[in-house]
Amino acid sequence: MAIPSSAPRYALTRAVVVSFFLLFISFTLLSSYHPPFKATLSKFSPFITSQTPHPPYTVAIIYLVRLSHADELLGSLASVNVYLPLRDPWPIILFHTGDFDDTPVQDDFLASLREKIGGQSNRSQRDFSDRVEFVKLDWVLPEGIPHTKEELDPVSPSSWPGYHHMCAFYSTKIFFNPRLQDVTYYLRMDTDSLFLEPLCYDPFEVMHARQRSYGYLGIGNDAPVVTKGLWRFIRDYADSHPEVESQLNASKTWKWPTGDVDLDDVPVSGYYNNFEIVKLEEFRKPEVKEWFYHLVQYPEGFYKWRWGDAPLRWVTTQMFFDMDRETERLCGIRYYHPYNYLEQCECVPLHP
Ligand SMILES: Nc1nc2c(ncn2[C@@H]2O[C@H](COP(=O)(O)OP(=O)(O)O)[C@@H](O)[C@H]2O)c(=O)[nH]1
Ligand SMILES: [Mg+2]
Repeated sequence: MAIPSSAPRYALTRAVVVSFFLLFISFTLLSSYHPPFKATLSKFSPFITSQTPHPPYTVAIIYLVRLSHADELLGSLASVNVYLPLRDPWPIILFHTGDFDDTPVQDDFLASLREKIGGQSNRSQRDFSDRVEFVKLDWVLPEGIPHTKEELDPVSPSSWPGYHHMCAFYSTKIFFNPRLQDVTYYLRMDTDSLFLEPLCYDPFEVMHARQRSYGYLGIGNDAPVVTKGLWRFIRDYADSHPEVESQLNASKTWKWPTGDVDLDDVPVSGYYNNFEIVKLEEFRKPEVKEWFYHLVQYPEGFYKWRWGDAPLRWVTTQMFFDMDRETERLCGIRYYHPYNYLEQCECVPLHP
């Protein structure tokens, strides 16, 4: 058996000692320079969202959904993910009325969502599908009206009562939903709402910076067939609430019907509120609540005459907000929803 010479053995020992010494020095240097290294990293890595301070508001993106329209919803959510430049990965709340209640149904939907949009949320390390929550609503017909279509004889009988419940939900109840209790702003989208191009600002930062209560894209009007009795209802409310009447009369954009007209033939304006940003607390003020209470005390409004949430949102903001200071037409949002005719306006970044 050959005996190994002592020269290689000595070289080996020296190499181990030198390596160990170098390792020790590197470790010491690294430790002593740790703070500036960390600071440099966070300064030049804006994508590290855990280092970004939280804004002084909270947000939820909300939808009212039906399983039968799941494909449409997937398309809309994908457009939110790709085109909405939000500084934080806010929750996405899917309000439903029971059809999304079972866990396998929810899991299937989330799997389809992951398949549709792929990995992580846009600009966030959190998976988009992890931001989705399902919240069940219990819709019951109110007291004081017949509960059958035959007896009630509603306008738009083919969509009764679902669509009519939807109008009542978005006109009054949404502001008091327990899930939204601690939310500052919600963004509503319909399942048939789509963003078409990237936006050049975070709309919630705009709402916050400009202290707005209501953000919208455009204004149209509902057909008079679904606003029967609404003008008279508003007139009566203004007559019994002088502060509401003076607010309406002071608004540059409010127009009472004039001349010898049948009020039921005069359209009521309405926001295209299939997209809207709402500062919730502004719609929970006592005087606004009183108006909502008055509306729900007359259930025929929603359930027989099919008064819509679009004109009612317009009427509510006109009654209680300074339209110049508290509402914001959000420009530069390239958006599609059936039957909305939006005039485009330029996208101006908040921080050019
Ligand atoms: N759960 C549920 N959602 C509904 C019902 N009717 C409408 N919606 C939802 O309410 C929103 C507005 O309805 P949509 O049909 O788009 O109304 P439109 O924009 O006025 O034509 C959409 O997100 C729908 O999914 C309903 O009967 N049940
Ligand atoms: Mg719609």
